[in-house]
Amino acid sequence: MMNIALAGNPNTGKTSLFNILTGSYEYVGNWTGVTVEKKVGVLKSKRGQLIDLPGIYSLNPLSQDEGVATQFLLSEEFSSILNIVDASQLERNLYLTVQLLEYGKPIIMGLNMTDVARGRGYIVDEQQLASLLGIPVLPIVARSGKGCDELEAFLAKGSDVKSEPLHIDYGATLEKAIHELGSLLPESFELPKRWMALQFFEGNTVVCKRLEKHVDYERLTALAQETERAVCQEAGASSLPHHIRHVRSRFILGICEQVITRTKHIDYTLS
Ligand code: GDP
Ligand code: K
Ligand code: MG
Repeated sequence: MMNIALAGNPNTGKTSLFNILTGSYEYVGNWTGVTVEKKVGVLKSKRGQLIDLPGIYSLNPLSQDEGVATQFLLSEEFSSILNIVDASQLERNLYLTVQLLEYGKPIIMGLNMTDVARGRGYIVDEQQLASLLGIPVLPIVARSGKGCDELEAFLAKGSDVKSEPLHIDYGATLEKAIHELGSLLPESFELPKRWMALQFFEGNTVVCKRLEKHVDYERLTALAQETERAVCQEAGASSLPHHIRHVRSRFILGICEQVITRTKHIDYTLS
């Protein structure tokens, strides 16, 4: 049976969608080691299980909830990620999407809140978004159920979706450091090395702990410090995580400019 992880920002409609896509059966427990609820439901088609991850803005854990998602990516078996995205806040939501795309597992996007976006005078061109990201994008309104049958049918088919990791160019210095960190890891390392390196340089403590099992802590720290110094000097960033966020945000902005169309002018001074 397929294991599909449901991931997205808080309040994007994950629970609404979870309830629509899964039948009556539902397993609820806690994630290992933390008091964060873990919810697993079987798809109505019985073709797979949906695992509801805590809502997060970034994989870089600032809280226990955020650590759960990274821990999940590091240690659980799953076949694909259903990334639910709020179409009315596309730019902010795509930050997590990019981090998930960099991981390299198959991703299907449920583009939710398309009614809210429309009400605010925006249309997101889902076909263009799909083609720019290289993943299937299915528009839905989880509150009314619109588009959810199509999404369910798509998931039930288990169709092969692309799993090539997204490769953004972070500049020569960081790229070299990513490569160097990768070379310190064993050949047989079971997780995506580039993603691990990027998450480490961004300050993901869960990823750092995992890397420490394979690479000397002093070696890791020295590499991070050395890279940060060089990147700050060359790119004028204030820190390594800042540089990574900046490059990603630029990439996301480029996408938003191509997929968002304004349908009406909203005068916020009138109310
Ligand atoms: P979660 O925090 O990601 O689990 O999001 P929820 O499923 O709890 O939804 C948050 C709020 O958004 C709830 O009030 C939902 O009814 C509402 N909601 C979910 N999907 C949609 C949608 O597509 N359109 C609109 N207008 N509201 C939605
Ligand atoms: K909520
Ligand atoms: Mg929820």
